[in-house]
Amino acid sequence: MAPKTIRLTMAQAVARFLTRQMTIIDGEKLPIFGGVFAIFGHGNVAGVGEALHAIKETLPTYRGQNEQGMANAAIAFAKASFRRRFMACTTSIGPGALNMVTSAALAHVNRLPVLLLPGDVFANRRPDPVLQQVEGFGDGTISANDCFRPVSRYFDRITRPEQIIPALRRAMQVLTDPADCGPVTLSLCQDVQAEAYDYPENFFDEKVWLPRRIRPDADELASAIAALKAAKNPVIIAGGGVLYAEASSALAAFAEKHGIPVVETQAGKSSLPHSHPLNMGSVGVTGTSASNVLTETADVVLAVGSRLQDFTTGSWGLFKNDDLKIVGLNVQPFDAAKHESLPLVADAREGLDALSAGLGHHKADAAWTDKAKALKTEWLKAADKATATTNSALPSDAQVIGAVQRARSSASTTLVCAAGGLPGELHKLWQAEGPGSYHMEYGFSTMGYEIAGGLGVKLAKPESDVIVMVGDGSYMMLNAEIASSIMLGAKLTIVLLDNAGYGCINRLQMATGGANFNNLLKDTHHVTLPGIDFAAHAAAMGAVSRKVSSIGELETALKETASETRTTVIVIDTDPLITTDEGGHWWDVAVPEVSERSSVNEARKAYEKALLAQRFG
Ligand SMILES: Cc1ncc(C[n+]2csc(CCOP(=O)(O)OP(=O)(O)O)c2C)c(N)n1
Ligand SMILES: [Mg+2]
Repeated sequence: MAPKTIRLTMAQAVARFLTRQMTIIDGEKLPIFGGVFAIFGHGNVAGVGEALHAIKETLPTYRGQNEQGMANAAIAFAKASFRRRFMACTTSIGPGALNMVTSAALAHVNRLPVLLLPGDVFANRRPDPVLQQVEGFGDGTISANDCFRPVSRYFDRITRPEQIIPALRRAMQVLTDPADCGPVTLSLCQDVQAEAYDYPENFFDEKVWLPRRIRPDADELASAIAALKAAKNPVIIAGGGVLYAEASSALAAFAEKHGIPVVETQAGKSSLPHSHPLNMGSVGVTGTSASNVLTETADVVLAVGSRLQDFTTGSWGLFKNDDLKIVGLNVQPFDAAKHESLPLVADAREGLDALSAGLGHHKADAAWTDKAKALKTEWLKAADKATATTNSALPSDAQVIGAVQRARSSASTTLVCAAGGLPGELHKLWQAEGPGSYHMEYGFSTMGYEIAGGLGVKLAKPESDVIVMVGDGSYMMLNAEIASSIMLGAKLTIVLLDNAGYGCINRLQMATGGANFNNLLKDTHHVTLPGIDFAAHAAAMGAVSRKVSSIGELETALKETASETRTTVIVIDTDPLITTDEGGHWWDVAVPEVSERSSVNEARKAYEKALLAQRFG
């Protein structure tokens, strides 16, 4: 018997399908899509737009201000939901679509699920070239949306309405796969969005998606256990995979039972609370002295859910033990096997539990665990000093972090950041509480993610006190989602550190022997310096805003605006040159081999020396 069908446009079928995808979190059945961000144009308003209107009570549509901003918010929603829920984004064709390409890459690098639905040119080609169409002289199949291909985990162009059936099924498989998940781009040709088809009714049956927990392979597990048993100085690197697998309790239990210190990557920070005695804090280029001393000497590193990016590994110069063995516990074989790691392909929680069972009562040397605890005490003293209050007219980022911490940090805080000097200082100094309370986009470190990301976090966790810390440069790049946060009643507290330029790149420029050039505003080619009034700018978008002129005033403003219901922006001028000296590690930034500047030649010599410590993987 032929299946029952329902006649819908392709866009209506997409919309209906999205509403039928569910998940269960803490016993509660929820739609897996938290909503749709949309900016309409001719490429999606008639097709997708009309379809979204019809389902807006079950799947809300939110208007973004900029496609990159809204997609970043959608991605932040997924990250804050530990990838258990995600969002879709729809755009018009051409510039609207391509504004999302950076976000696609951000999601790709950070392994975060998001469904991107850019409009595309007419499949029937009758009006060609439609407004905003890119025309390839030698290839009739090219469209601007091909730019999504390298930055999508799954890309498809929908040129017939029935293609959406396998495409959406595959999209869901990718979005919910712990190893493969990332951005899915379904490029929806605008004429096809409006075309009808008799879809089988069962295509729209409710489907409940639960996280797949991959159990370890017996042989890989045995090798990993043997390596850990033989270790004298083991260290655990906790990456984002710990959070996504909701493995914090398993990690704490594992570390305590086996006496192994834990160091955290940017994505993994808040895997353990900062106060956990075995949490040594951040590792690598922006690492604490405690983490880095331990990791340098470690003979076995158990990397859990980490991509082992250069900031984590000190560009592979951090590990100084010649006999180092890395055990790569990761759901993704690509990550698990990096640098000749012993792969342990598994979900972080399942993997840690299986390792722990295999290790029995085996414990690292008490002297090693004690050394870790002593190093942490030492580090905390340095951190306290860096974040202590000051009367200075131009405080450091660290001193601002201290003020935010003292005035507002609580169990419900989520700290959001992405680029500039702040990520390094926050990685070292922010005292994170529960899992996910530290939300740093440092896979792609995209300037402009901060405010949009904060919005996504607030949508995912309405009960959270979302604090965004952002530099003047990032603010200038993308701030318009402040207006979206006002529209949606999604209160953010934005602390804007104005050091009048790209402070961190200026410092990097100096460290590589360069002249102060084109980073701080004063060093740019200019007729007049803009002297941007950020508080007035934010107020113009509807935010509550204040400019404060000291750490004391900042703390007062943060306390006074805690109960404010509207997005609040607090601006403070900061020193572009000061960072926390303690901790940290070399980072591979190539210095010119030939230069007429003696400072570059000096930096090159130091660089060549540093390269000698780099491991080849
Ligand atoms: C979209 C994007 N463009 C360029 C960069 C390179 N970059 C990293 S940090 C930075 C400057 C950030 O300035 P600001 O937000 O003021 O922070 P600060 O360095 O002053 O702390 C730049 C240009 C980037 N990460 N993202
Ligand atoms: Mg700046």
